[in-house]
Amino acid sequence: MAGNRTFTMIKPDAFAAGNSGAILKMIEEAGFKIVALKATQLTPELAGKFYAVHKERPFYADLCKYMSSGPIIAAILEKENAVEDFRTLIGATNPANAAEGTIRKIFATSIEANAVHGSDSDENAEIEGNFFFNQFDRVR
Ligand code: RTP
Ligand code: MG
Repeated sequence: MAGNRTFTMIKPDAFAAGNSGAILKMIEEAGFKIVALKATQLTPELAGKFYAVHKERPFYADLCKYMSSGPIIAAILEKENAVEDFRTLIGATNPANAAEGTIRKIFATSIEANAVHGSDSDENAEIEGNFFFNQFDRVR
């Protein structure tokens, strides 16, 4: 496999709506290879740890509650230019501003319940992937 890696979550809103398969299909059709995948559910504490960078933001408490409100899918994806290309595929944080054809434009319901997460740097992709997966849970 060629390229570098990013980390994604299918968030509770999209999982509950039964959109996980459709979202994974869009991800694969965009050229990303799945190198790790699981369904799981965060506790509020783990969501807080994952999003600790936002702990001073006004939306932090709501975000931790929402991200632990139901099952999610966590995945590591591989492609050339993975981080940037994946952020393009998912679209803007607020679905009202997301470009046509992006995952958030199609599946998100609000700025918070915005269907998917995508890492914002190579460094964070590595940290976030390691948060969910050990070395035996992924393709080498
Ligand atoms: P993500 O980290 O989930 O991929 O999203 P992002 O980079 O596009 O946005 P970020 O600024 O990192 O925010 C993380 C998540 O917090 C929720 N949020 N709510 N109510 C609000 O104003 C607000 N702003 C952000 C969203 O779920 C966002 O994806
Ligand atoms: Mg972010």
